[in-house]
Amino acid sequence: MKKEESNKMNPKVGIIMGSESDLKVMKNAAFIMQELSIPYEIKVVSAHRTPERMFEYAKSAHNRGIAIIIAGAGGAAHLPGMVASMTQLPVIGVPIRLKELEGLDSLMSIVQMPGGVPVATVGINNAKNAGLLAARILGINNHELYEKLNERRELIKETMIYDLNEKIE
Ligand code: RP5
Repeated sequence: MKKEESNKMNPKVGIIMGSESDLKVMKNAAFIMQELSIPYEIKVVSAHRTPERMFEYAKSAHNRGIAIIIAGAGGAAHLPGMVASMTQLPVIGVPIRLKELEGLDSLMSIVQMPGGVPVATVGINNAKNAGLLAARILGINNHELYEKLNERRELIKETMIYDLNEKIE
């Protein structure tokens, strides 16, 4: 079976977004899932345009075996918060940058949740970090994944140059 196929079996992470136009950002969360061999699904679920689908998604996710939801939305970005209000699963929100307000509207909409309904919010357009945060949460109970993440972090360290002398010669 191909790696891409096994990634989509019995998804553990649900990646959802308000519009297909968010995919250019949200695909970076999927790339992390692929890199770490975490089964995932990726779908359009809009709080405003398909509210029934959002309700159904949030209500059924846990029973379908989803452990973490990554939700991206832009503008009046209600999707992550609304989903978090209907499930006990951890929800990671990704504010998508639209051109009008440069993503600040999305960030504020997602990060300013009322007490009692948490959404872990990453930086504007930072779906990569949402993927890595989801992986870290899953890694708590998955030794192999934990070690993969450790190795990944070590690799990042190695790519960071220290001595800048040769750069200014
Ligand atoms: C939001 O509206 C979506 O998450 C998207 O970021 C934004 C614009 O959607 P489109 O008009 O491009 O479909 O709900």
